[in-house]
This record gives sequence, C-alpha cells and structure tokens, in this order.
Amino acid sequence: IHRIAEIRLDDKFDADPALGNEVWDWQEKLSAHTDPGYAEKGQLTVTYLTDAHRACAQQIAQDMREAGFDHVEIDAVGNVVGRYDGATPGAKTLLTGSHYDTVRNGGKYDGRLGIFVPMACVRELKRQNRRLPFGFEVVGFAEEEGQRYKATFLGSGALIGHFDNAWLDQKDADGITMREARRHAGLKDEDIPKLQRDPSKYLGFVEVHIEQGPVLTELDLPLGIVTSINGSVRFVGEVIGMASHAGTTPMDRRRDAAAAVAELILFAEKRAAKDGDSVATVGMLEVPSGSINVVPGRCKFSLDLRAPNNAQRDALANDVLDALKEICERRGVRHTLEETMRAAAAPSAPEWQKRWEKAVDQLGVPLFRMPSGAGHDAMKLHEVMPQAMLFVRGINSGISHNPLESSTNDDMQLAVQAFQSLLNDLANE
Ligand code: HGY
Ligand code: MN
Ligand code: MN
Ligand code: MN
Repeated sequence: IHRIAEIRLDDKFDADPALGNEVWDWQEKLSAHTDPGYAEKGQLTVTYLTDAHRACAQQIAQDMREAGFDHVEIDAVGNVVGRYDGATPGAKTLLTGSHYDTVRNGGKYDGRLGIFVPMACVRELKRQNRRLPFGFEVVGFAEEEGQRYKATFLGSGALIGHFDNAWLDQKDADGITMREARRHAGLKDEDIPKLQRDPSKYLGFVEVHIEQGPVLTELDLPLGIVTSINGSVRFVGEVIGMASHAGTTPMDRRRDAAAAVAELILFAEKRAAKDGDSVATVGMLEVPSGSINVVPGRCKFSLDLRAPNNAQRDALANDVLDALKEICERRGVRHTLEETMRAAAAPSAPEWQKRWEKAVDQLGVPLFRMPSGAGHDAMKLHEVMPQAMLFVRGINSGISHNPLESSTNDDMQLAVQAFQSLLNDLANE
C-alpha cells in the first residue's frame, strides 16, 4: 500500500487528478434516474427501456458529447455508443464499455464504472487535443442483468448478432411485451440486425468493472487482473404439489411444494460448496397466492449456477437437476423448469491480459490475477474478438447488487490511469 501511496504523491503522471472526480460526478448524476416505485425508497433500479432507463441513455449520450466524442448515438436496442475517431481513417477500433442497467435496488457502479472510466480517457485525450492511431468506441450497454425481461446480455449480444427475436414477445411483470416497450421507446426492430459489428474491424474488447467481491479489499489492492469469467447457467422453475389445510393435513400426507424447493436449495448449497469454487443461488422464491394456513400447493424459484469452467458448471447443473427430480418423486410433487441463460466461461485473451498487467504494473500497483465470479458483457464480445477485463476494488468488502456498492475516487483515478497507460502502450506498439 505504501508503493501506491508513493506513486500517488509522485507527479510523474500528467493525468488530471480530477479524473476520478468526474467519474464520480457522472455516476452521481446517472444514479438520479430510477424506476417508478423505487425513488421514494431511495433505491436505484434501472430496468430495460423504462423511462428512467431512457433518461440514463440520454444522460450518458450528453456526457459523452461534452467529453469530446466525435460521434454519439443511441442504437436500436438502447446501447449508447460513443466513438472517438483515430488519427488514421480506416484504422481498426478498440472497443470498450459495460452496462448501465441495474439489478433491483442495486448499486451505482456495477456496469456504469466501465463506461465512465474510458469516457474520462476520451475527455483527457480531447483536452490534450490528442488522437490515437486507432478508433476508440465506448459503449453503454442497455441490458445486461436480465431483470425486466429474461434477456441477459441483450445489449452486448446485439453487437455480435445474438438478438433473439423471441425476446420481443416476453411480457414483464405488468404484462408489457418487450415489443411494446421498444415501440414506447421509439426503437425500430428492423434496425437491430444492423448493430452486428464486423470483428475484423476491431482490435479487441476491454472492460473495466468493479470486482463485486471481497478479494481486492482483503489484499488491500485497488486493481485486479481478470484471468477468466466464470461460466454460468440460469433456470426458472416451479414445483407443483397440492394446497391443503395446514391444520388437518398430517405431515406424512402432504404434497408441500415449498418444502420440496427448500430441500432443493439446501442440496444446491451443499453441492456447490463441495467444489470449492462453484456457486449456486436461489435468488427468487415465491408461493403464489400463499396463505399462512395453507400447505403450499405451488412454489416458484430461480436457479443461478456458476463455475470457473464449463465442465464443472455442467456437472453442478446436472447434479442439481437430478436432485430436483429425486426430491419431487419422493414427495409426490411435479415440477417445470426453463433454462433462461447459459454463458460459457470466458478466459481472457493472453495478449490483452498482458496489456492490463503492463498498465497496472506501470502504476506501481502489485499484480493480482483472479477469475470473475460475476458475468460480464465481455463474455459476449469474447465470442467474436479477444477480450480482457480490469477489476476495480469496491469498498464495504466489495459488496455489490446492493446499495452499499461503492468505490473510492482514488481507486477510480487509478483505473483511469491504468486505462490511459493501456491506450498509450497500444498507441506505441
Ligand atoms: O449476475 C451477474 O453475474 C451479472 O451481474 N450480470
Ligand atoms: Mn468521424
Ligand atoms: Mn450485475
Ligand atoms: Mn455488471
């Protein structure tokens, strides 16, 4: 930590110390927009194509224009795309960015930091009236969390031609289809295929993201190098038993749907823990129109299973799904299950991981390499171009998907400086 303190006192960086401040300002401004019903609770929730989501897109576009991007547009799925032209026309482009949608009652940094940090680099390039020998494209992806619709990674997916038209017919909790939400937002479905990028025109994809975990805090490091993004698979399901009288139904005569799911949750917890680096989460659990004195006849649940590689992810998923079948048979209940997302593990491209390592090393920050337990837009770009990520420490032990999620000006400034180093090194390659 002393080395980092020393270099911060060192005047060898020509970067403006305010760089971290403006990232802070941008994220404070953006977090003023939140979905209806959350503002009065002081909670940040921005889900796909709500009015708050649209206001965020306008805000980011405005901030990009003021930062000096040459081209700024909001595309046909709601991504905000800023481009800082390269010195030589026709040069390849470095792609970067992250998402601006949030989970319900989420934090201000998940995704957004990965838009603001490269924006700060463009602002500095503009102020120094400097052009890079390559194009620089910063994207605020519109939908990564899959909260309003089960359309995870929709924004980054659109850039690689992965928009699933079946998503258009999905209804949200209020029965509004994505098609209607898009029309309300003025987005044209026929423009979606045009968003697919030609990977041959790109150098690669880099993403800055908060770590969303406690490791960098425990190591007292501001930045971490991501070696791979864990693979994940998600399901939504329902156990159907038999509602019956809580007072008169003997314990051995019940078809209790909630008890079956409870058994599944504990199995998944133990089974994931056995691997050591797998995770299993039931984040949503509901007895529809349940009553205190009725044995639950139905119980809805979600499953989020992840592991550092696909084989381990699939073995975990197979065991959990086998357990679900066994539990239901034994308890005389049945179940439905729908896989809603499957993302392959995404190892960092070695040459891009090294670029982050060189950049972080130049700051005097000790190198720490680590996998990402969280999924990121980089997983989608990974399918068509080389990618690597930089993690930024979160405070409060890196808690995330929680309003306590936060970072510090210092760490954000270091992330901007690391990004500047990567750009400078790339420019001199
Ligand atoms: O769930 C995740 O890993 C990410 O926040 N989408
Ligand atoms: Mn231009
Ligand atoms: Mn997230
Ligand atoms: Mn994220």
